[in-house]
Amino acid sequence: MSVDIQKLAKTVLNAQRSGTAIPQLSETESFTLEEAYRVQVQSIEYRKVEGEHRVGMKMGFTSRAKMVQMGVDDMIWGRLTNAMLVEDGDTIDFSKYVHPRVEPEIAYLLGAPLEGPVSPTEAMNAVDAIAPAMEIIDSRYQDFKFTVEDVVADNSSSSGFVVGPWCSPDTDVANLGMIMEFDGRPVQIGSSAAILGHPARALATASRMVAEEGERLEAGWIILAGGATAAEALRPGVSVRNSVENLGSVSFNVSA
Ligand code: OOG
Ligand code: MG
Repeated sequence: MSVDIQKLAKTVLNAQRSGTAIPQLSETESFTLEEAYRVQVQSIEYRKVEGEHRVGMKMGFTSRAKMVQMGVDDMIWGRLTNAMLVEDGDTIDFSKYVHPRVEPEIAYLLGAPLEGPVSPTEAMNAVDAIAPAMEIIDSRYQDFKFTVEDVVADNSSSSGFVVGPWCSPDTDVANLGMIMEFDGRPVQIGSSAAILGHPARALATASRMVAEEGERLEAGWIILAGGATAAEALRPGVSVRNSVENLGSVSFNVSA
């Protein structure tokens, strides 16, 4: 029997909308990675019907630290909409999430589209600006546990993202120190080099991976390169900051 894509999309979307954890889809349904991406597309289609629009894409599992933390060995990606954008310095409402975590990232703003396999240099030539960023991930699955198919169906845990000051695209991002702090205390320290050895590779990979789904990266989109360190669980009342060498810092607060 073929899998009901619409039903699975509604299941993950309802979990996101209500901020309640659900069992992994793979416990009761058998579906392929390809079908998982179709569930993801369908969930975004439902969000578009509700008025949201695409503003970019995020890469997942581009660092060893993230792969080890989650026990997944394959890179994945997710779709970003305008509703996921958290303004730099804003406060998010903790009660709206299931069990949110945050990870330090780098964001690219594309000035030109990217289509299919490209080299990291070609990818960087399409970049208009680079910013320090953070991603708020919030798996809709109980205990934040999933198979690769589950997490892809759940839009790769996409929940929110915060982008700091846009910097020159000529900034060398190969090996920038990153410090993520909770209330001024470092909780994760890393380097942009942890992202596939060089975060430009994440952008090139993003272009290749969306092409497998018949998409291209559009001018004006924001692309998240993936967490450089393991993610940290958020808690009510905390102030979060990610400072990236040469790029500056980005912050947000969590409601009490
Ligand atoms: C999946 C999303 C991974 C990243 O930056 O590696 C990701 C998860 O860890 O829940 O966003
Ligand atoms: Mg991420």
